[in-house]
Amino acid sequence: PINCSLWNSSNPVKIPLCPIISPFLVGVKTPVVDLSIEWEDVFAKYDVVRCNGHLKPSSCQARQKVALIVPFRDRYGHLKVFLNHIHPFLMRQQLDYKIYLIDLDDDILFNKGLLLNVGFLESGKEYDYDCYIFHDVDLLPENDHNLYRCSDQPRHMSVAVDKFNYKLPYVSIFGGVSAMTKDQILFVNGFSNQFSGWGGEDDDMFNRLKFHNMTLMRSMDDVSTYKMLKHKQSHPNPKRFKLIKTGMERVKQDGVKNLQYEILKRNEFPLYTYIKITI
Ligand code: BGN
Repeated sequence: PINCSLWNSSNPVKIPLCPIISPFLVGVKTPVVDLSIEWEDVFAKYDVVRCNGHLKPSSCQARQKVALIVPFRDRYGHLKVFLNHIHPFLMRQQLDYKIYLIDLDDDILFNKGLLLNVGFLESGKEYDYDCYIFHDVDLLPENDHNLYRCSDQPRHMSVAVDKFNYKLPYVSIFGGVSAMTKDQILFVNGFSNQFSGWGGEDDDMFNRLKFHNMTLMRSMDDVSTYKMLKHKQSHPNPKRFKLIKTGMERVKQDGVKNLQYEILKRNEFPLYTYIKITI
């Protein structure tokens, strides 16, 4: 068995860097949406993912250390399907990665931007990640040439989603799946913490990137295709338009830099780490 306490220490034996393109990629692999699959079966299938969902290739040194940050509230049906799909997908890419689920106190209206900020801060405390991928739990990548790594500019990855007929729904979209490095996140002060309820936090991030003269990159639409799991439409936040309009006045004070929260629960599961917070 793997000794998890040794995980963070550098490998004493020098192993070569993994190839730029993993030899294990298979291209299109249609996600299997089996909502009736048992948790035990998912756990057993990916027994290799130990150390609380942290995995890295054994034969080579991964090129990037990636934290997958998933905002979460009570969607265990989706989570099972997501984990069943995403672990083998990420393994084939030879990444050094870990999945974090970030949940908010049940009494507080869901706030995705805030949870993404918490995910960035908490994961960064335990490992020196190169890349943070913000990921909706209902999006399943269909092609493993869609590489889960960061670039020298922030990158939007869920470019072609089946629900939107595999087309970008609007030109400034940044929601769904996106990848940013630590420096890129700190440069724009992360996401706004003000968007309670559904919608807008990603549009505000788009404005933050523009405000800081960053270039938004997009993954190539032929490989960054996604299947979206079906769910009930959440209630949009009626205040989101006003918040977006005034967002850039708050950039300095509203973000990761002075976010206050308290951890209610932290559970290390074999396939992911679960963190529940309150504010
Ligand atoms: C947009 C939402 C995004 C969401 C996408 C895709 C808003 C703000 C309106 C000014 N933006 O409409 O947050 O990611 O849809 O679902 O609602």
